[in-house]
Amino acid sequence: MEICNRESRLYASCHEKIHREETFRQGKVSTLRELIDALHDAFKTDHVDIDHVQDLMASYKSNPLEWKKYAKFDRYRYTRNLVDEGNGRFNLMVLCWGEGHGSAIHDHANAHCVMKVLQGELCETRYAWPSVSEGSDDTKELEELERNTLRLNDICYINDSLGLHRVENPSTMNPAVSLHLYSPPFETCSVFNKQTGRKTSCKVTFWSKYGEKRNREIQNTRDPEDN
Ligand code: 2CO
Ligand code: FE2
Repeated sequence: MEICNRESRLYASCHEKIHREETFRQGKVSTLRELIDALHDAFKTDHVDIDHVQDLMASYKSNPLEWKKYAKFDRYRYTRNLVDEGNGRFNLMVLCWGEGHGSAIHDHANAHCVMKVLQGELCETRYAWPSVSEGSDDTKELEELERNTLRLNDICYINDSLGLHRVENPSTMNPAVSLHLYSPPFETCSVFNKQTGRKTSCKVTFWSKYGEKRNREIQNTRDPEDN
């Protein structure tokens, strides 16, 4: 146990720690390191207050110096770069979207998804779950529910009960970067064909982990462009 009193040499660091924890509880962080620490704190019990997690993600203001080591782009499609494994409770990652890059229409494998724009702009299009039942031969185009433009520092939240989405960088001039939190972490999700509503399972992969690029072989096993 740490004992804090004014005479103690621990006082300064202890005081700082209490101040930091108080700021986290109020949902305010000012650096990426503080955000990660505050997220660990938010996920330390089995009960997750997802509004608090969103407040934390919203309060972080993008500082490229802090996240650029994770921002590794691919020429052909968007990349997923792992930042932190959240003690197995969440994954935090930086996604890099080259000009015109976009995801397939997908679900989130029963996870919470909180995303935040760190650079550029992204367009999110939401769809309803397919209305035709699985296994039937019927096909029906997916119903579009809404379109949202996400600007610098904006956050957005989705889970499977809110539907499916596609995210894209509509710019032909500027790349985009975003920070994503998924809880619980997942390795596969479903992708959907817009015209038929049919779904297929898709493994999700990391282009880099902790700022280190993975070897070429792993990178080459990725599926071709899917947007
Ligand atoms: N869910 C997609 C992915 O993890 C990115 S779109 O934002 O949730 O690859
Ligand atoms: Fe998504």
